[in-house]
Amino acid sequence: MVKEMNNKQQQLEAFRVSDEGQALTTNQGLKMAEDEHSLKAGDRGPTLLEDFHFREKMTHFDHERIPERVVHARGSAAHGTFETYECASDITKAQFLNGKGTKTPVFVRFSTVAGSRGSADTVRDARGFATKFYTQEGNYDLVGNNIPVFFIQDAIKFPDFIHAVKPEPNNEIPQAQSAHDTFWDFIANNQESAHMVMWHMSDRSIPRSYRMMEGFGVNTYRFINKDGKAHFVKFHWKPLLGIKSLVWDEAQIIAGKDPDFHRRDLWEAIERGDYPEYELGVQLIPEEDEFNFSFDILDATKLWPEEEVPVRILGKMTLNKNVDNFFAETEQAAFHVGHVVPGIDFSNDPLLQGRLFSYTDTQLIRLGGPNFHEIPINKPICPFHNNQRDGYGRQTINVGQVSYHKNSLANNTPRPVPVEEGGYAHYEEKVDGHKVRARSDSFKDHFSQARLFWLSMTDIEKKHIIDAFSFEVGKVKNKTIRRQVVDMFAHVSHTLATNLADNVGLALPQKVEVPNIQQTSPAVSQELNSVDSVKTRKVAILVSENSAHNLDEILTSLTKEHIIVELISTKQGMYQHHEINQTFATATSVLYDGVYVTTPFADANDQNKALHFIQEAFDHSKTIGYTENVSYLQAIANKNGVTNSPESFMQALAKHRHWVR
Ligand code: HDD
Repeated sequence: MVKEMNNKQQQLEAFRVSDEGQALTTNQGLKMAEDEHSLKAGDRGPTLLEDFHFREKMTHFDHERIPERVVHARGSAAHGTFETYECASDITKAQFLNGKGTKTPVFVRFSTVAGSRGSADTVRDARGFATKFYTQEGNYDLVGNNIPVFFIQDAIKFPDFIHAVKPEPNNEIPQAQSAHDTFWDFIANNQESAHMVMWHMSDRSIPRSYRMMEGFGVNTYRFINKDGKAHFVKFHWKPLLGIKSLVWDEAQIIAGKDPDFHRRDLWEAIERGDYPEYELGVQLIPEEDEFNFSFDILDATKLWPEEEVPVRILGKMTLNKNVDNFFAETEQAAFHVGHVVPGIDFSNDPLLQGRLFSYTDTQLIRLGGPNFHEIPINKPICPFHNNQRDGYGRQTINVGQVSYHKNSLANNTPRPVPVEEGGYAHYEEKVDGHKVRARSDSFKDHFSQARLFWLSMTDIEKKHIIDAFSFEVGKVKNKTIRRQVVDMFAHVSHTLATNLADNVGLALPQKVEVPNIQQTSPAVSQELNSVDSVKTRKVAILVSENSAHNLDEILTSLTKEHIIVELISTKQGMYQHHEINQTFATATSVLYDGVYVTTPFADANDQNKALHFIQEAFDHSKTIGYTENVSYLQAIANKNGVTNSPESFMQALAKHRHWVR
């Protein structure tokens, strides 16, 4: 399939190089006759300093690594296009959101937060969801997460929070985990984190796939339309495949069996042509309604309940191209919440205000200087001109005498552009106050929305939250911290705190007053908003020489519905003219959404392997299908999500998990 190249792809084309079939040269273009041996004084003698080829090759290698991102180091990215469903000019003058069917190239990087670059994908963590829109008015970056709130309210606490969640500084343990003393010590002593911790302990922190998670801008921004009318705005990405999660035991096993699970899933889906899709939505609050809510709309630990402030869907993003080079594109991509376009501005959210400093600052150390906007992946597709010059790695050759403003020699160019002609001007908000290091009283309610989240969960979601807390706090060695955590979450739910205390061996908490709210927000529950679909779900089919004659029929039924099928057996090779993709040694049930058993395994050893595979899938509440001749599955035949025809299997698979068995 020949894909249409969008403007960004055309621009990148100029930088793409294929080395295949070419002569080997030095970086100066000198063809080299030999690349196996360094230049020596005698074939057993020392290497000579004049060996420029060895020196260049080794020096370049020695300098290959750059600092990883201080947070969100582990990630994976793809190219795509965003297209509007409708014209949003009534709320913003941002051109990429104006007009129906307006298309804008995008680059999206998904990430975990705490782990280093080589850590596993399926750890319990928030996921980053950063989108760069290459608009005709400049790059716009929407740098969000898959959870709509954050741990802290003021950016000055970010270094403290990150120090607490990262591996502990004395022994650098544990990697990519919040289940340790310093994280929970921070939580217990910084209670503004309560709401985010509830999300972090929920299934949201272990997504099934980057393709099946939401994205949120988290901070409150401003939209301004061409008449100057402003709305406060929160951004949402909604995946068309629905929101799905792993179960915790499964996530931990995958971290060993396939640490690249999410990266691989994204890559393979795009290679297959199953392009991930997300709708972009916004919640809007008119400026005049700023104080009409029970929470402060500038507080990043609060969400705006979707039932109160509905999400207006503006368009759809489709990711349809993998990167050509991970380092050049994914690793060098530099996002910044301050990359905005006319029609989008900031609020006084103190978390956002601090972010506005940090992102460019961090690129300076990570990418080695101020010219990172010239790296192909970061380069705008519209022209850019100013009087900034020089610095490490400068690519642009700015011709002419003038590099200052104002001037006569270049007719006072490059010239500022009036607002009416598309120039950016900050929203003229009136600000008046004392210079203080303080936080508004309206930021001091830390438990109401944590409780709202808890009350909005279904029973199984609540159980998963209790289990996650019990795991995490159970890993905390310091008993005082455990106690503090239990007492803190007693302010959210007595049931949660009591169960937690019981599980981690503490006396039950005193009954304390919980926020007096009955309100729920069904929109935050994954289970209540389930999209039942089998599309692109992965199924293991267990086969052998004895497989049922209808293997072809099963395969056709499943693949027709766009299910990804892999055949698994005791050995690789061909069975019934089908190639076996995996064996019990190379695959495990945790890598699949469901298992279909087409065969009894005669050998007892093989049967044990098959039974382990099936049992593990069963324990993770997955769908299991079998053909009638597999007698040992009769024992679980009447359980939920265990079926014996391709049709019923697919219906059950669409449900994702079967919690009650
Ligand atoms: Fe941040 C990276 C998301 C708070 C400072 N952040 C980073 C990335 C994402 C987020 C998705 C990875 C971008 C990429 O893929 O390259 N960060 C968030 C969200 C936040 C948030 C949703 C809460 C609303 N971040 C936050 C604060 C600060 C930072 C409060 C500091 C004041 N974030 C950074 C950073 C990073 C970063 C240190 C590291 C790498 C980078 O910027 O490019 O500047």
